Amino acid sequence: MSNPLKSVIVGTAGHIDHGKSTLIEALTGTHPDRLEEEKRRGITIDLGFAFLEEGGVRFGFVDVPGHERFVKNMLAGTSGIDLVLLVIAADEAIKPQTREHFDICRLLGVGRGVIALTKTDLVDRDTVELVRLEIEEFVKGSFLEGAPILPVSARTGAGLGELKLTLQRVAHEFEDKQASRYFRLPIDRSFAVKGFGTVVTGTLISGQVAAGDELELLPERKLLRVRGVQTGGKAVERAEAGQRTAVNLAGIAHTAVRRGMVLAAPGRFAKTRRIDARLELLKSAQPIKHRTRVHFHAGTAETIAEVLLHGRAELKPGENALVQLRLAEDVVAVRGDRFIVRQFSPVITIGGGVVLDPLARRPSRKDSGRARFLETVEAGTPDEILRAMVERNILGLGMEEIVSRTGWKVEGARATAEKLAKAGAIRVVNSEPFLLISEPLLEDVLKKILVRVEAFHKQNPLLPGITKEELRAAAGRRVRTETFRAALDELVRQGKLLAHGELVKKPGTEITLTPEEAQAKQQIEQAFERAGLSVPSVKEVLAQLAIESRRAEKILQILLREKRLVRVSPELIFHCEALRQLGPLLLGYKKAKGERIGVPAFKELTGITRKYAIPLLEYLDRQRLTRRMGDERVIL
Ligand SMILES: Nc1nc2c(ncn2[C@@H]2O[C@H](COP(=O)(O)OP(=O)(O)O)[C@@H](O)[C@H]2O)c(=O)[nH]1
Ligand SMILES: [Mg+2]
Repeated sequence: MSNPLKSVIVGTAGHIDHGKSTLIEALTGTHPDRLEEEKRRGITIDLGFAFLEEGGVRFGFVDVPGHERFVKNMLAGTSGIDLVLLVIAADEAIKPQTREHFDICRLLGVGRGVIALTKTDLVDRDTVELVRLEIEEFVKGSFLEGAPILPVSARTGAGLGELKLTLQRVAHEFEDKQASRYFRLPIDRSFAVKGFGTVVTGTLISGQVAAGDELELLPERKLLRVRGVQTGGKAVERAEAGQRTAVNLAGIAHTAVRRGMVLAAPGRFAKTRRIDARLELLKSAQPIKHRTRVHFHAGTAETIAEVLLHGRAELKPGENALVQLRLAEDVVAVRGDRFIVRQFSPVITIGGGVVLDPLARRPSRKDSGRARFLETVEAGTPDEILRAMVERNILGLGMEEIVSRTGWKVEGARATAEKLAKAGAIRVVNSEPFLLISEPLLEDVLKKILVRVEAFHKQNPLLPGITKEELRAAAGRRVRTETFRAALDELVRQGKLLAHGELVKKPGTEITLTPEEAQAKQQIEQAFERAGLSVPSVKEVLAQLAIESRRAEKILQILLREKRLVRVSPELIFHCEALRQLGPLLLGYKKAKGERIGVPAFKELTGITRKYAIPLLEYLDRQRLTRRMGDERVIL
C-alpha cells in the first residue's frame, strides 16, 4: 500500500488577536474555534483543529490560544507538532505571548517553523519591513533563524498562496516521525459521539494505531479496544505518527478519560513521579532554588513538580543543569521527551528541558555515578546508554524497564544487548524473561559463591556439599534468582563446582574419613544394628564413641544420608535392616490374627516400649504399611 502523502502537524503560536485563528481559517476553510464561548467572545480558549491536503502534504493544524491565561492549553497543543506557524501582527509586532510561545517552542524542541506577518493590510510597506527586521533580530541564534517570514493578510488574501507553498516546501524538508516506535498518543480531548461512544483525540507522536488494536490507557493501566480510527476528519484503516488522530474506544465512558492521559501500546510505557532531566532556565526567569515548586507540563499532561538540584544551591537565569523532578501526580515519559516548567505564582513560563531517566531513583549523596550516568544517557550512543543502564542497575535490568525508560523497541534493545554481550561488556543471564547484568556484578556473584562453597567444605569436611538454598543466601539477598542461577551454571560449566540435585560442592572433595572416624562410623552402625527394634537413644550410642560429639554427629549424618540409618522421629533412629524386618512381621500377624492391630499388640509383636511404639507406628503410617483407624491400625 503506497501512501504518497506526507503527514505534518503545524501548530500556531503567537500573541492574542494577532490573527492565528483567522489565518487557519483562511488557509483551510475551517474556523478552528469550536466552543460556544469562543465563538461568542471571539477569542480562542482551548485548542482548535483544522486539516488541509495540498501539494502532497496532509496538514493537521493545531490552533492554540494566545491569551496568557490559556498558555497551559497552548502547551498541550504544541507538544508533538512538527512545525510552528509563528503569527505576528504587523501592526503590533512582538508582544509578550509572542516571546513566551517562541520560548516554549524552542524548549519543546520544535525544530522548524514559518513566520507569518499578518494584518499587513493595516500598515504600510515600510512598517512591514521594519517589523520584518525586528523579527529577524528576535529569532537570531534560535531554531527560527533564517526561517521564512511571509507578509500576509487574511482580509485581502495577500500572500496566502505563497504561505501555503512555503509550508509545503518546509514540510517536505524533514524526515517522517517515529512510526517505527511503540504507539503513544497523548490525549488532548475526550468526548462522546452519538452512535459511536467515546472518542479521544491527540497528536500521534509515535507508532501507529488501527481498529481492533488493544491499547492501554495510562497512567490508569486500563486495557481498551479500538473500535475505529480517524485522521483529518476521515475514517482510516490506521493512523501513523505525525497525524492528528481520533480513536473510538470501546469499554470506557468519555468522562473517565481526560487531557493528560496517554493511550499507548500495552506494557511498553511506565508511569512515573520521579524524573531525572536536564533543565534549562530562561534568561527572563528568576533564579530557582533547591526544592522550588513549579508547574510541570509534558505531552498534554500537567502537574506540580518539585525541582531537586544537585550539588548547587540555585539555578541562575540562562543556565542549565541536571535536576530531579518530583511530581505530584503520575505522568508517562520516556527518555528524550521534552517538558516545560512554569513559575508557581505568578504563572509564567520559566524554562524546560529533556527527560533523561523517567524512572529515576531517589537521589542520594552516596550516588557518585549519577551525573556521569545521566550525561551518558543524554548524549551517548544506544550501546553506551544500555551499558551505562546495566552497570547502574546492579541487580539486573529487565527488558520492560529498558523499553519504558528509553522508548526503544524490544528487537532493537535485544540486538544492542547481544552486541554488548558479545563484546564482553554485559551478560545476558536470562532470555525469557530477559535479564541483563553487568560483567563486574556477575564476577562478584561468582566469587561470593566460590568463597562460600570453600568455607562450607572447610567447616563441614564430612558433608557432601552445600544446598543451593544456603548458597543462594550467600550470593546476597538482593541478587535476583536468575543471576544466581546463571552464575552457578557458569561455575559448573567451568568445572569449578559440581552440582548434584540440590547439593553443590567443589570437585575433589569426596568425603574421606580418618581411620578413627571410619572406626567410629562402623561402631555407630553396629550399635544400631545390634539393637534391632529396641533401639538405644542416639545420645547413648554417641557417648560410647572415642571421638568428640560434633564429629560423631556428622558421622551420624553420613549414615543417615547413606540410608544405613533411618530417622523415624527426632529422637528415634533405626538401622535400615531393623525396619526391613517390620514388613514380614506385620504380614505374619495379619495372617494369624487379622488385619487390625492395636498398640499393645504391636508392642508385643516387636518387643518395644510404648514410647517407641507410637512414633514407629506413625512412621509405618507414613510408609503406608499401616493405616490408622481410631486406636488401631489396619495392616495394608
Ligand atoms: N485587518 C485584518 N484583521 C485581521 C486579520 N487577521 C485577523 N484579523 C482580525 O483580528 C482579530 C483577531 O483575530 P484572531 O484570528 O481571532 O486572532 P488570534 O487571537 O490570534 O486567534 C479578529 O477580529 C480578526 O478578524 C488580517 O489579516 N487583517
Ligand atoms: Mg485564536
